[in-house]
Amino acid sequence: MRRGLLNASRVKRGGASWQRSFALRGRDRSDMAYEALDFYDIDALLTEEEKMVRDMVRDWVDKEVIPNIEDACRDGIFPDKWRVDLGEMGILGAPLKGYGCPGLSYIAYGLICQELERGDSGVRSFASVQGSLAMYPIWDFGSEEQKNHYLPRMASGELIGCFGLTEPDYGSNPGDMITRAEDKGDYYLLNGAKMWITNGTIADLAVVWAKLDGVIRGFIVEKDDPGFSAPEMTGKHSLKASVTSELVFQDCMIPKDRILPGVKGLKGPFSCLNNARYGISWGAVGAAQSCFNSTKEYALSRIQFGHPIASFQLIQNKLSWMLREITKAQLLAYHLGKKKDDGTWIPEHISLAKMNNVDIALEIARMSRDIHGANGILDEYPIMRHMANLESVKTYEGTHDIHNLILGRHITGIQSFTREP
Ligand code: TGC
Ligand code: FAD
Repeated sequence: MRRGLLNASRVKRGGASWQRSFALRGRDRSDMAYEALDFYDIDALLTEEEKMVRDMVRDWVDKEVIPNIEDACRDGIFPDKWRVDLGEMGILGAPLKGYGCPGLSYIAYGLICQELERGDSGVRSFASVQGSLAMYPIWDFGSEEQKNHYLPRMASGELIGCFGLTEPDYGSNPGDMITRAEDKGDYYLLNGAKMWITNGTIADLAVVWAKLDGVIRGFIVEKDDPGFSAPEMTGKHSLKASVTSELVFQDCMIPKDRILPGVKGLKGPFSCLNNARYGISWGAVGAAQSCFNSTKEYALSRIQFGHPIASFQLIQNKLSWMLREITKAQLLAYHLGKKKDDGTWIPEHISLAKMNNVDIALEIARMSRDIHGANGILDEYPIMRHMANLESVKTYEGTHDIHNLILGRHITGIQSFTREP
């Protein structure tokens, strides 16, 4: 058995760059009602390129995601049009350079995540997984052949990727994973299962982490590989417009050229998580901005006791808290983005931003629901959807408390994940 990499003849060279798609979409934004909360004028710190990319994605979210997201959630689907659009906009794998990738700044990548998650966390999830968790490991740890083969078509959205690290019995501690690869001479044999895998069922390829001779290695599994299946998980009350799946490997045969040669050990998957967690720190700001805007508008128009509820001190206190926390979260994300761009970051910086920004976004969503009263439970408003989504975002990419413990280890020098010293 040796079918090797996906058919190279399907590669489209010179796919759409974000500049070209921006030009095609035009500059007329006069019909846009959305006014982003930007109390400290972060806008003034952005380059023209960063603002243009942000505006392009903002425009797309307003026109494509917001009018259709409730239907997508009701149907439990990630619309294929969104995959095509994201590919055409040229923003998948945003900060990666070469191999048909956009090569944008980390600030631009953050802004993209912010706008996508303002629409829905599931849309940001799709882009995070594609760019940071599937394209990045191939870009950083793949062979030249693998990079040339997969990356251009992943950047254009033609191929969808997923990332298999979590297992049914190993979530926060992936180091104990049981999925195994065996070297069978002219192929690898994979056995085991992954769970909670975003994009799994719709993916053309999966970057799967498994132990080979006791050492964690990355493998590229293609959807038609014998012994591989990716059944969809159902019954979610959160991220309903995102596809979540199991990955099952039963004597799954992988050609030898599909191992990622450039990394061994947990730092492989964790390096990918650095970028995805960074994107979430911006994405959470987008979800919080969406809740804030809806709440401000609602509070100004809802009359109780003969006055707009926005005139009551308790409501103003809550709005003021939201403004304060969103502004702090924006500054955190922006400064971290600068550190990503100049290479002075450490993983603990990312843990702090992911943990803080998701935490305040979730609290803002809960507070927004309260201020919307009974209306807050309706799908006419984005609030409950963001709230339910953010419950997942708090758990994936390292739970809130795992990031607390990463920071605790940084402060004290003592790791407290296990009971052993
Ligand atoms: P530990 O001893 O800390 O580290 C093992 C090796 O990994 C290296 N490392 C890192 N390298 C790069 N970046 C990082 N952030 C790294 N963190 C650790 C470390 O230097 C070491 O390398 P070496 O060469 O010395 O071996 O490992 P541990 O087993 O004690 O892990 C500790 C802990 C709890 C922090 C870690 O396991 C953890 O982060 N757990 C959380 C698991 C997690 O985040 N899973 C995410 C799954 S993917 C997902 O959720 C996608 S959702 C996507 C979406 O839909 O948006
Ligand atoms: P557990 O690890 O069982 O944790 C349960 C609770 O115990 C948490 O509160 C946790 O903080 C706490 N806990 C655990 N260990 C400790 C400790 N040492 N000290 C104190 N508290 C502790 N994974 C992928 O690989 N790829 C994906 O694409 C992906 N997508 C996902 C999409 C969704 C919608 C969701 C919900 C999850 C996804 N995940 C994915 C899995 C996600 O990364 C895991 O759910 C997460 O890492 C937590 O693992 P767990 O759910 O097994 O919780």
